[in-house]
Amino acid sequence: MELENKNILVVGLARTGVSCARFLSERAARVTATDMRDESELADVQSELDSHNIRWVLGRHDETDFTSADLIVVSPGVPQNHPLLLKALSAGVEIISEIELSARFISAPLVAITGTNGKTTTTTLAGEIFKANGFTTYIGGNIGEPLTDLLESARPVDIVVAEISSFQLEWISSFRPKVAALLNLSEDHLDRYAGYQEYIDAKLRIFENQTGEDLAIVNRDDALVWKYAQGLKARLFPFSRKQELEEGIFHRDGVICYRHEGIEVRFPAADIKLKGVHNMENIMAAMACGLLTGCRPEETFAAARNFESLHHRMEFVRKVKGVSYYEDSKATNVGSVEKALESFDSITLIAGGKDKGGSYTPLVAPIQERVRHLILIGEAAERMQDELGALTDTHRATTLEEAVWLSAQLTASGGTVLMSPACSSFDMFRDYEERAQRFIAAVKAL
Ligand code: UMA
Ligand code: ADP
Repeated sequence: MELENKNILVVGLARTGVSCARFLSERAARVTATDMRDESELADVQSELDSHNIRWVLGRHDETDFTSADLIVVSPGVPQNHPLLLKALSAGVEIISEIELSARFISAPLVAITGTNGKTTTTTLAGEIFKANGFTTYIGGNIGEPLTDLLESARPVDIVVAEISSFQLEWISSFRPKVAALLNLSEDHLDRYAGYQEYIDAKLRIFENQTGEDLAIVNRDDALVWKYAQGLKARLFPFSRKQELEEGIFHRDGVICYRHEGIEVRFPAADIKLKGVHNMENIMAAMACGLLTGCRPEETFAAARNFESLHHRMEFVRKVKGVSYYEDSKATNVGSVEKALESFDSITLIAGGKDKGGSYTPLVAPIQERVRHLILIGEAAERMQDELGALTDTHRATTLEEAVWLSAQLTASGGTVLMSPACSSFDMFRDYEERAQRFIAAVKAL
């Protein structure tokens, strides 16, 4: 792809846009960088890119920059239906996302992981597996390290493991991973998409350019994933924790069994540190990424067995008076909470936050089965109370600290207090990390 002297517009100047602007200007493109945030908010960005030849359009977007560009590179946070992007499209301008741009320059095989939940855990573990097998590995994407950072560094790597979001897939055209994994599908980001189907369609684009020489790792137990897997061109490699597979990786009677082209390898699962039913799925998907791409079974399993939970994903905080407290602040949608509830009994659930527009009804059965007390916080509390409040003993709290204090009063010894919000955090906190820290502090104060 020729970049020299091309007139390229970079839209959005947070992590993705900064990385793209730097890379493109280093490759002698004529870069215009635009963001709705103004100079005062972007002073750091401008000084970071001071030595680069970039034209800045800050505090606004100019239509002519969009309609006259040779190419537009758009950040994931910019909605696909932005009016100026639509105008650029009608003017015949090519629009791509940062993963599309990067993939055009990456020569190492690409392992791409998506799904509503488990992306970060699976991507991190898959990266560890490749490293344990001696591969020089770049781990990036939605996890927080744009793939263009790798291009800039010009570091030779053997493999790229990328966490991929639906937003990043919106503007791809040739992005083609050697191995693509779809972990699960459930409602999310309905504040951005017109409906659930639009979100699903964006996710499925991860497979769009694969051929019969590529691999698609898919969740056999997720009815939606399995349904869409039937139409894929790539070779299917399913994973399951519910059924035995002729070709695939599955968990049964305490053993993870990998079967590929007539070869079977068995791994005893008892010593695996990562807990929770969903993590068994993440482990199998990550192991499949490695084993199908030349990793050795022994090193692969050793990396999986020793991998510990990432922070804020069903993390144990402390036991007080026989009650265990778990913090799952990263559970920002219903699908992740469903899995968290499957992992415990006698639960006091603290949930709520900023509503993302989906339905809470998938939580009805697990709440009826396992939740003794429900404590609701945040903007979503009212709607959650309407949809779930009659199912169990339900309370409201105005702060997270009050919710923790109340949970301690309500929960009998032997029970579990779980903060798994099913919502994003932006109504009451800076982000999910601040929500996690506030929960941990409140539990420590008990
Ligand atoms: N902006 C405009 N005009 C607009 C809209 C936004 O100029 O109309 C500007 C904003 O002012 C801001 C920038 O565009 O400066 C937005 O950038 P961004 O939100 O894309 O932020 P990045 O730091 O580049 O982060 C993105 C991903 N963010 C989103 O998808 C929202 C990060 O994922 C990702 O780690 C990073 O690229 C590197 O690849 C975060 C995320 O929340 C973690 N992802 C979602 C999720 O996991 O649920 C998908
Ligand atoms: P993502 O990057 O997709 O947000 P994370 O690994 O960060 O995924 O986990 C986010 C939330 O989803 C956490 O609450 C975690 O416990 C839960 N989770 C992790 N893996 C899965 C899975 N396979 N299915 C459902 N929930 C999961």
